[in-house]
Amino acid sequence: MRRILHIDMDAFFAAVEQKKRPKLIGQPVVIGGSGDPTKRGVVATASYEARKFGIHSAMPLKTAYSLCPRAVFLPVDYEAYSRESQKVKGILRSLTPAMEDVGIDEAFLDISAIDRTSGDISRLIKKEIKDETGLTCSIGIAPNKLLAKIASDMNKPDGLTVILAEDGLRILNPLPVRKLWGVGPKTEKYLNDMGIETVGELASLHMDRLVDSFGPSYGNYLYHASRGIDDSPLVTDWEPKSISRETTFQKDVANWQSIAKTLANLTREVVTDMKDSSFKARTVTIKVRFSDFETITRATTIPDATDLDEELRKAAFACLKRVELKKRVRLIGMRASHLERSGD
Ligand code: TTP
Ligand code: MG
Repeated sequence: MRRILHIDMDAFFAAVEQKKRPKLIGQPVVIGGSGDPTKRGVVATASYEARKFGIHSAMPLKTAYSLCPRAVFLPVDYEAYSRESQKVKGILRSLTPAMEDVGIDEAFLDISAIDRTSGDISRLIKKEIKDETGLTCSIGIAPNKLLAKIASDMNKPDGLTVILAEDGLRILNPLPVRKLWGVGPKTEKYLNDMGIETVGELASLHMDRLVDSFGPSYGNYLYHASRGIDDSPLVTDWEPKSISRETTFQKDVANWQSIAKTLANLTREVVTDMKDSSFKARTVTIKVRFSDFETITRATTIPDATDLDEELRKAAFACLKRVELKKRVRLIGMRASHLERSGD
């Protein structure tokens, strides 16, 4: 039997902001966009105090403001979150190289080969993360990734939850289908329209029905996932395919200078990320979304991979020149891809 941990930081962006400004501890804090709730943008996350008012990720900032006008609204500071994230991943990787880095605030660890109890290892991880970053996390322990991820979500914040193989179904059955890894809003709606709300109801469908509706690969996945069966290994040598940034203007702009300036800033941020993660890129793509939401991309590939700001900015500007700015611009984005490890 494997022993898999899923570690997920609590209210991650908000917790980092509370650490930066300790007087925000215990306060409703909302992170998103430029941090101005009268302007465009959505909530990236909210502190647990703010969640009591019904505020959650992906909600428009304006709605969050109407739910809790006295909340503290702050802009997203990726650099700070990424620094803390790297510290956490460093702690996990020092325990075992069998770590799958899933996202900025979560990871899986396969601790099957470590000669200590899952509880001891989890408590050690929590302590080291707390000592080194001041932040709390929630940990799920289970025989596979699917159940470990469900477990880490069950007793947030600062949770430690074990799902034993024999308890898997009892815990899964009443959960809404959306809680299953790989079930997004589209599948959720499709299943709800079929009258399927819970994982237990999903598990009552025959394989043929699932394959008819979702195709052989995803149908097969749902059949097993709804039964708590997941043999998927950890993906330990994960590499990003691209590094990107985009921004929505407060007001749609027509002025080439301000578009170019924003593109230069985005490029600088992408370059910082590339250097932090030791990547060089060969392809630069820019994305322009106009006021009517028409969206176009332009890409250019350079002969040698680079992480130099100047070269990448030149490539981004070459792309921008190929865009006819016939309408006001709502959003601009910059992506570096065809990544290669620096120093390889
Ligand atoms: P989550 O782990 O989903 O959320 P969280 O860490 O804020 O809270 P929880 O205690 O429930 O785990 O996401 C991690 C970070 O990713 C979150 O702090 C902000 C960011 N994020 C977004 O920017 N947009 C989103 O829609 C979501 C869900 C997260
Ligand atoms: Mg989290």
